[in-house]
Amino acid sequence: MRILSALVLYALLLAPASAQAQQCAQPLTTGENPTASDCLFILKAAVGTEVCVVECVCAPSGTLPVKATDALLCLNAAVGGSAPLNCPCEPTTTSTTVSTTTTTITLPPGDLDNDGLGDEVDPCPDEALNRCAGICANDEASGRPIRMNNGRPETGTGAACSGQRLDCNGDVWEADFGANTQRSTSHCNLGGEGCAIAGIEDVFGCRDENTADIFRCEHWGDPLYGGLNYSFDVPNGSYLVNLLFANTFSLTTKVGSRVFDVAIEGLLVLDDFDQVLAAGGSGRAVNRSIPVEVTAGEGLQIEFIPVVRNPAIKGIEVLAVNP
Ligand SMILES: [Ca+2]
Ligand SMILES: [Ca+2]
Ligand SMILES: [Ca+2]
Repeated sequence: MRILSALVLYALLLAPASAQAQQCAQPLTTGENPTASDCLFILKAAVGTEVCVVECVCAPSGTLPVKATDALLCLNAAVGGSAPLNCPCEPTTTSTTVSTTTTTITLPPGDLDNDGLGDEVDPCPDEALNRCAGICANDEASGRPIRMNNGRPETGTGAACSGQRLDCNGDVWEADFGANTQRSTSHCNLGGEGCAIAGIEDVFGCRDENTADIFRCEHWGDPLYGGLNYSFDVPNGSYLVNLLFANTFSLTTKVGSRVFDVAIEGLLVLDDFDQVLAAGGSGRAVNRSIPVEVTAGEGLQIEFIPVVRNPAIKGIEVLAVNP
């Protein structure tokens, strides 16, 4: 059952209207029919001033690339016309549909715990944090374990969700450290009771308010302050880096509204990462586990690189593999 609950909605969510569904000709909205704003977005995509993620939802003519005629088809549907919408975005690989009490989720094939590691290479295929792979590494300069709740450090005027946390598994998450700047932190503004975060049990195998806090506070990469980079003092060796994400900002709730790259040790490890798409919705937790080799004798460097708006990170954990 945990595996089922850990599985995540992917590009096409067959879900109630409140979820982040992406249906044919609806890059922006949910609901039964596209709206004029969807069609305008498609038109902009056709002329290259917007980017559709997933691209195929913008092509109701049934072929890519997106053209201005796709926007016309969209408008026809938006005003109740009968022109057919035939987006080329049915899932092309086998997938499984799981119903829960709140949503219907289409699972990505081959990654049962949705940690970014395919089942065949995943050291723990049903454990999103992959603690089976190793123990938490220490930052030798500070003596602190590299397991942190990103957000304003305890020395600042932090939000209630920042600072050290004891998670629902009994592990300590340190206050944010190791970043190139202590600016550019914020906390959830999605509203709702306590800014509820969904999907925490899918990542942690449990949930409580302290664990939710890890996902409520973030450190984001403001280009005015040199973007966002982390550096940790660890010896050469094999590591598995867990990067925790969730959208908690009201202006980036849509697929494609915040996209970024992550590079570790100079290698691109997440390309055009979209946390809403990966998690299966806004306000929903997701982890990406990344195996890395540190060989240069200069510690571990993690870079968050903007593509659309600014990158943001909720939690970082570094596991030492076979230390
Ligand atoms: Ca996996
Ligand atoms: Ca796993
Ligand atoms: Ca955090």
